[in-house]
Amino acid sequence: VGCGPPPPGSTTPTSVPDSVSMYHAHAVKPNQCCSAVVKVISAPVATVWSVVRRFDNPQAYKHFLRSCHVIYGDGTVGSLREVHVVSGLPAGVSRERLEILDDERHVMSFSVVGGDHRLANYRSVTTLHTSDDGDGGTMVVESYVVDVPSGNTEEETRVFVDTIVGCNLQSLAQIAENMTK
Ligand code: A9S
Repeated sequence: VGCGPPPPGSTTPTSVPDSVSMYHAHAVKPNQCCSAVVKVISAPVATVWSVVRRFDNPQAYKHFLRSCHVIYGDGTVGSLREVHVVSGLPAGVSRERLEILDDERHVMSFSVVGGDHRLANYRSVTTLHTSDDGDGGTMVVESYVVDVPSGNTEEETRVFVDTIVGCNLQSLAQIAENMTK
């Protein structure tokens, strides 16, 4: 999943329905890179979704964020938020726009529209699916596209962002699993 149309002969996870895999098929421009991170969580989709859908509260599970203020809109598509990053990172704020919030299909997407960090034109799409191991868990797929910052390689950018997204999904899992106890 992610990074444009699948190459001929490739296989996608059977558990990602076609109706949402299209959300992960990003248009990738020259000097951009893209990737996807998948995480299985032992909590129902409804529980995980209740955390993911809160555009006004990303710091609930993204530990690199200290605070968030919605500066335009009411948490529906088109809303803008300003997130403040924890100290120690080479960034202060990021301004982000809600692009997709689909409560039926469990799709959320935001894009970075400003800030003082190096992830220009970042856009991610997060989708939730009932995991196919039959235990009522959730599979989260989070794909993204971003400009490769000057001075960095595509590979470095992908490793950096995959690490952050992986941390976020790990902490999302912890929170959602605790909510079901
Ligand atoms: O917030 C997300 O869902 C994903 C990422 C990759 C966010 C990255 C980040 O917020 C920092 C953690 C501060 C790192 C931004 C926008 C830029 C960074 O350099």
